Amino acid sequence: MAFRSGFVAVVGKPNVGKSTLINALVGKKVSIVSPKAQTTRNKIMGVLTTDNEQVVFIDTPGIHTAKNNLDKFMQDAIASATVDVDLLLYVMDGSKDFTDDDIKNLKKYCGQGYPIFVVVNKIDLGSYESIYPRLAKLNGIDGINEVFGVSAKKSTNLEELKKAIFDKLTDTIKYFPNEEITDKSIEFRIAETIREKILWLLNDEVPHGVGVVVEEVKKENEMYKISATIYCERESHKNIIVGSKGAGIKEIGTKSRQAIEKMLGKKVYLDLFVKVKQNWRNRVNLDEFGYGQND
Ligand SMILES: Nc1nc2c(ncn2[C@@H]2O[C@H](COP(=O)(O)OP(=O)(O)O)[C@@H](O)[C@H]2O)c(=O)[nH]1
Ligand SMILES: [Mg+2]
Repeated sequence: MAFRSGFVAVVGKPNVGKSTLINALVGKKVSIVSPKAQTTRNKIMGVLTTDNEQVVFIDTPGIHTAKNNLDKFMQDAIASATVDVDLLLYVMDGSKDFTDDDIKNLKKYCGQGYPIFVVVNKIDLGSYESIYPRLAKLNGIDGINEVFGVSAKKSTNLEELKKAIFDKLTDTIKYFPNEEITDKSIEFRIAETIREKILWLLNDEVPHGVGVVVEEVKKENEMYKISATIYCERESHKNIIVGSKGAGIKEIGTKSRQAIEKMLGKKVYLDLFVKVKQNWRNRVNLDEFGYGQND
């Protein structure tokens, strides 16, 4: 069989499980996951390579209304991710009823020149009786090629989905070497891992204004020495992050270090700093926070 490859954009509302799905399809963690909206901020590629296929999945931030420059960057990431793809996966949360807005959003992608699979995720949370009427809402929408009910968390029906994705690939080029699972640098992945722990540990308001910058990654003997700064928007947020007697930052540090060690397969020494940078999400230049250009 000739080698097949291609790019597949993964879009949908926040929290439907886009990043979880890509991690499950790739088989390794390439994109952070949390129960909070706007966890993913960048366009992130996750690469699945088999003997006969290579799929480059493009993870995107969830579709939402832009309120600041970071939001605009995120919306731009979605737009640029859907250019020149072989297939678009539109992910929906099957544990909830589909609203008119959900259907309206889906329809925006229809008729744009690429095939569309609607992936109804989180079927582990519902019964067939509850999910079936939701699927019926998708009937008769022009431009949908196939609908899959899956659980990204439990890996249900992912093999069927993978096979169908392979059948839509139109390239023959191997874009990434076999062992490469993402387009992102190690610094980026470390910064994201720290941000993920903050998303899980802190309340709603604080993490949305957090940006993480990795200053140094140094390999010393058999371990990595890493230093990173957590930027937040207010003094009160800094106090929450640091916590009473430093308990907060200590927990963020421990959880982050463990996850980074798992990712790198080496011992890690992690130094974390917390700084306030007011209104940084509205700066014109977001480069230093990892939100430079969407190409
Ligand atoms: N029960 C269940 N939860 C899921 C599934 N997929 C994702 N989640 C959860 O949904 C939340 C959002 O997931 P995430 O991948 O960050 O969503 P994204 O914003 O669309 O990228 C997280 O808490 C995930 O653990 C699934 O198949 N079943
Ligand atoms: Mg995500």
